[in-house]
Order: sequence, then C-alpha cells, then structure tokens
Amino acid sequence: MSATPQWKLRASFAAGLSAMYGAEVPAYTTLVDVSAQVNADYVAAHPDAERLGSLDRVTAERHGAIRVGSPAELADVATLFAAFGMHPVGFYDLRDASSPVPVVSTAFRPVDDDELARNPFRVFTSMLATRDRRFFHPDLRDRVENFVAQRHLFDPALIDIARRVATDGECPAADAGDFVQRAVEAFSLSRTPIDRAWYDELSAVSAVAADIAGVDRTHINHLTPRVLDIDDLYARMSARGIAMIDAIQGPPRHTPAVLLRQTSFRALSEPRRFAEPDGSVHDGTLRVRFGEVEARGVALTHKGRERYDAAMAQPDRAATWGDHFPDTDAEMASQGLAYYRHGDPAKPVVYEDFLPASAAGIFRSNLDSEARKADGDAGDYSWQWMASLFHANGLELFDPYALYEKAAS
Ligand code: OOG
Ligand code: NI
Repeated sequence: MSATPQWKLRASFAAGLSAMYGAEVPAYTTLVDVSAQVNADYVAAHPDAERLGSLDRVTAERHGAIRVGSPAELADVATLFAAFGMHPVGFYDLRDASSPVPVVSTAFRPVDDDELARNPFRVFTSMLATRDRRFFHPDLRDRVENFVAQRHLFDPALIDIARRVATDGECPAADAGDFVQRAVEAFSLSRTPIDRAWYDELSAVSAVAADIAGVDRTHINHLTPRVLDIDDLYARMSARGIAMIDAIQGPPRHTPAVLLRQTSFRALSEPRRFAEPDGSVHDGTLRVRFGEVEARGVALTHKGRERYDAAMAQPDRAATWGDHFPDTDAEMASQGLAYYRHGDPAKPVVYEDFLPASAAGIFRSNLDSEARKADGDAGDYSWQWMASLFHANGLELFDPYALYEKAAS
C-alpha cells in the first residue's frame, strides 16, 4: 500500500490552513500577493538574495499562531503536530515582557535540515497561564479551567490517527487527504454563539484570555508569509492604505541580517455570534486576528544572542547597532557570533525560531488593552515544566541552540 510521507502531509496541512485562512481573512490574501512581489523584485535586484533560502522556499514559507487553554490541550496539539513532523522547540515566557501577556509558548516545527528544506511550516503555540495568580485569582482560575476542561478542541479519533502517523512516520495514501482536512478544520473559526458576559469578564483581565477561554474552540490567529525585504513590504502595504503597526519588531535593518524581523497590521472586525445574558442571540463583531509578515536572518550563537540583547537595550539602537555587530558574514563567523555551515561564511544557518520580546510586541500591538497584572505567585511554568509535559506524552522539547549547532557541524 502506498504511503504519504510526513513532509507531504505537512505541506498539505500548511496549504490547507492557508486556503481556509484566506477565505476567512481576505487581507491575508493581499499580504501574500504583495509578499510574493517583494520577493520576486528582491531576487531580481540582488544576485546573492537566495543565500538565506531559495525563492521557492521563502515564497511558500509560512508560520501560524494558535492559542490553547490548558496543558491537556497543549499535549493534544503536540500529538497532532507530531504527525506532520513538527516538534516543540524552545520555551517562551511572555508574562514578564514590557507589555505582559498571560501565556507561555513554544514553536512546533521540523527539526532536521532536510525536513526544513522540504517544508519549514511552523506554528507558534501559546497556552494560557491560569496558575499565574498575578492574572487569575483562584475563583476565576477555577472557572476558566472548568470551561476549558469541558470543551474538545480535537476529536479523540483524530488524535489517535495522529499518534499512529507519528509512530509510523507516514500515513496510508488513501487516508492522507481526509486526515489533513480534519486537522485543518480543527483550526477554523467557531460559529457557536459566544457567551457575551463570560467573554467580557475575561476581556477585563486580558484580551488574550478572552480569545482563548471565552470561546469553545481554538483557531488560527494569523498566518505569516516570509519576505526577503521587510522594509519594502512595509512601505508597499502602507501605500495600499493598510495601516501597519508603528514599528518593525526585532533588530534594525543591517547586513548581515540576524534572527527575525516582523511587522503586522490589525485585521478588520470579523462577524461572530453572541449569546446575551437574557438568552437572546445576536450578530456582533470581534477584532482579534491580524496579519503579520516576517524576514529571517542568520541564527546567532549564545555569544551572538548576548550581543543582540545588549544592542536591543540601547535607546537609539538603529544608530548604535554597528557598535555591536560587524557588517560581514566573515567577521560574524570568525567572532563566533552566528552559525554557518562548516564555518563557511557563504552558508548561513537560517534562524527558524521566534523572539519573546517581538512576540509580546506583536500580541500587544494588535489589542486594545493591556493585560491587568497584580502581585502574586507566578505559578510553576518553566522550560522544565513544559519539557515534562511533553515527555509524559512521549515527546521531546528541543533546545534551539542544539539544533543550530547540529546544522552548522
Ligand atoms: C502569537 C504572537 C507572536 C510571532 O510571530 O512572534 C507571534 C499570537 O498572537 O498568538 O505570532
Ligand atoms: Ni506570528
């Protein structure tokens, strides 16, 4: 019997989500079109443009973002994504960012070079930190946890199939289409009426808490295309009258490009149904989802990352960036600041992950209000905590630096 390999499942999963999200959020389709033009123009004008990835890979590349409400939901997501060859990498704590968000996160993605080359689809996944007393008092925590415990993000049969596909490393070809389609649909926007009073109560604590635990499902929050020149993208989107957030998150423009630069625009309101306290159901709107775009550079070593954090802390970092980072790959490599394959400065290892400060900035800039944060116990969330959760489900939480070391060796 013929079988479909994981990378093909992953490519179909990404394409299926993209088609669904484009139908739900039309501005996404504009963003994808403009991104493709930016990339084609950039490659035409720059002979070395493909050093960070082929035009085909970069133009097809996406990351998604989802948000879940409990460790059990996060474990199910991990099992589902394992079927697509996507594994949790890194631990991000957005609760202590300058604009705090009550979540801890990881990114599911391929971890091997050849798998990344075939299809690098990744999903930034955040879990609501209900045990953090600074955001949730015990009464609210109990009600949120009960609400989340009684919903089902995924059909248990889908998770069983995913477990089998992950173990086998492939899916019977006859079942692949159905499996991928069911996985895609699990991330569509819910049509169930939203309990207005509950949603509003959560919104008063945090808009992200309401988006996660105020509804009966999860959904793709955004899908992000990759561009080779994000400043050009920003200008072209602004010229089309799409109001981008004030700043590009991450490092300033500099060659060689390092890590990740991102920007976003607020999506328009989307129609949602609401159940009012008097029992009536009304049409209303919510403005939660948004559009985002990214540009990727070379992955930094621990030493490079320390430099990065110091450079980012400067008040006028665009002007002072050159005091921290050299302007050639050869110097980046010889100073041990970034990863290059076999140490060859012509072969940068692309950064495949995310940045906590940028992620918090992206969350924040697309919300109307800041999360309410009091004093109190932050709960036991940590790298170790998340690694144990995945381990109990037979999965490993990967250290991004170990993966870059391996890619460079
Ligand atoms: C995730 C926000 C962070 C990124 O690319 O850093 C993010 C979310 O909105 O759920 O997407
Ligand atoms: Ni994103």
